Amino acid sequence: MAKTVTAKAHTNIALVKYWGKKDADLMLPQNGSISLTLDHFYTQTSVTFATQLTADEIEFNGQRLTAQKAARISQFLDLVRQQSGQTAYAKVVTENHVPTSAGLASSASGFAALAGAASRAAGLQLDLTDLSRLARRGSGSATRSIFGGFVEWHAGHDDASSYAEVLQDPVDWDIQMIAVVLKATQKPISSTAGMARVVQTSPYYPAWVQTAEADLKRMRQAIAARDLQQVGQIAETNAMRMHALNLSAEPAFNYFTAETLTAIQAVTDLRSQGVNCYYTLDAGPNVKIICAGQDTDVIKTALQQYFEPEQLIVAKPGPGITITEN
Ligand code: 2P0
Repeated sequence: MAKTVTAKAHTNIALVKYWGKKDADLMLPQNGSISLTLDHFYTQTSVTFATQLTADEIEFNGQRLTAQKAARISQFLDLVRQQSGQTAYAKVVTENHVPTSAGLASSASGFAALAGAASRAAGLQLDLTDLSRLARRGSGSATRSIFGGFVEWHAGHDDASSYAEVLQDPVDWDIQMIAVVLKATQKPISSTAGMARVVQTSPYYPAWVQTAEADLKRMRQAIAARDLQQVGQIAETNAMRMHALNLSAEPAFNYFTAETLTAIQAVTDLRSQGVNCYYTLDAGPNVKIICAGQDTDVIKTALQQYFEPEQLIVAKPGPGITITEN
């Protein structure tokens, strides 16, 4: 009887962002990145390799995946088959515990959970470093979702040297994020295509890579010092520089909506009133507010001038991957 392995991995939000590859096959990034893994959003995936299957079967939140999304997962399973010597097709059952309307990235927790479940089901016993390297091949941000707390992904220069490790876990101080979940819109361009266009066409790209080094160093120090203001300020500036790359690409693109700008302004206004809060944004319209738990109520109350209470989701630092054999 083929064994089924289930893995649970949480999503992460980058504080110093990955935005551009130097090797698309090996998924090597142009620069390192630092993130916080969150407790509230996760993916749980079960994988069974079974000789009687005639193709990979992939179920996502109770539905068979579209051919395009299934292809990316099958390619990843091919890599696991290559590494393990497993020859059978796999049944993959994924539950994504990100509110369906949230539009928050699921490829990070998704490929981290898939890497954990598929590698173990195929007979591999990878340590967390190697699991992080494997997850990277599915999606860059998944490299970091193997670990909990604050995590750094070292850019590296080849498959062996590009992996993530923990900077701080557990997180023993008061930092959290409030996800401001905005109306889902059609993404103007996928992360993968957007970052490739930026690398090719933005005249500012070399400056991004250069400043990333300094941002990483300052962010490591701010996390070690448990300094919310520094973490927030560096993250906010880094996020806006990433979006400036998109605005400077040819053709230009951006992920903002009018509501995104409203949320940014609300955070800036709160800060000018003395509330210690900062924003970051990824490849979508949602805004994530970096703040202390003690300020949750005042921030939520202020944001409710513009948004419904259910659009404001509080997330705390979350754990690394767990893998269980059924
Ligand atoms: C990050 N993002 O560091 C950056 C910041 C979004 C903005 O990684 O092509 O899904 O699969 O490696 O990881 C989202 O891009 O892209 C992302 P691929 P991914 O979190």
